[in-house]
Amino acid sequence: MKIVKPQRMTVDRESLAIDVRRELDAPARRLFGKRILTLGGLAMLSGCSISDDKSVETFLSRVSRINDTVQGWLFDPNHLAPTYSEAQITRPFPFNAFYGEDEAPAVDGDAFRLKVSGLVRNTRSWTLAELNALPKTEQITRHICVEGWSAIGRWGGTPFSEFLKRVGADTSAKYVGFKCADDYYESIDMPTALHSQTLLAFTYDGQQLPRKYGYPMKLRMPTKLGYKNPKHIMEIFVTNTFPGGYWVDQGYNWFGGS
Ligand SMILES: Nc1nc2c(c(=O)[nH]1)N[C@H]1C(S)=C(S)[C@@H](COP(=O)(O)O)O[C@H]1N2
Ligand SMILES: [Mo]
Repeated sequence: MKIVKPQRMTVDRESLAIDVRRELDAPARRLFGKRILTLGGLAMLSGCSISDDKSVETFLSRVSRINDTVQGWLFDPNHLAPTYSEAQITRPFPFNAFYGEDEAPAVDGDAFRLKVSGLVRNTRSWTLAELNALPKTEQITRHICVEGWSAIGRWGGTPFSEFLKRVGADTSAKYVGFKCADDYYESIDMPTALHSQTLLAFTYDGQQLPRKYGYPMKLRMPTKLGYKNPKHIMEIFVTNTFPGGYWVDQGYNWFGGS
């Protein structure tokens, strides 16, 4: 963001308005309409002053949280993301992480135990064999990365709602959080966790999920942007305390709908 700083700190309102527009996605902008979208109106809504560099940062992150709320309101649990045919699969499917492909964590499947914690009735850990015995489904959907690429892939696994049922998750809780074998972590809203296309995925293109795509499991959500889909999941927890996420804590929008 460009902020002009003469003797006295003043905010460059034009570039701030551009940042705000970027922070509020199109549906949120439509919902709020033109009037409330003045910077002053949003400042009031977020309870922020926008007089200097630091308060502008707070302001933008509050605008992002307002956007999360609006995306949550607009999320339709019955709306399905598009699905595709075998022939439309992108080959090879791209790899992406905050490190290079050969640095992807090598998880030992035999020793692996999925931890389950927080607001669930049953916190016992799961072996891969137990997870693989869960009901299975497959889908071919588009993965959209904010870095400017998208690709169609085929993931198989168990509906995440089914897993949440088995562990006795409190589905009135706000968030489901994920801890990964690398330093990645993510969290999602409960309505998305329960969405029928949200999969706890163990396979890619009919094969055991390869190391680079998140072995032993990833969460696959075609209704969310790529960075919301955690790979190499080691622990799943249910909570009412906002858990944030690896990129979210660096300024990405949390809801991250696609
Ligand atoms: N554990 C973990 N999960 C992650 C990431 C990561 O770095 N570590 N990157 C995210 C991002 S930004 C993208 S685009 C996708 C990439 O998944 P892919 O390698 O299957 O294409 O994984 C997401 N999940
Ligand atoms: Mo991404």
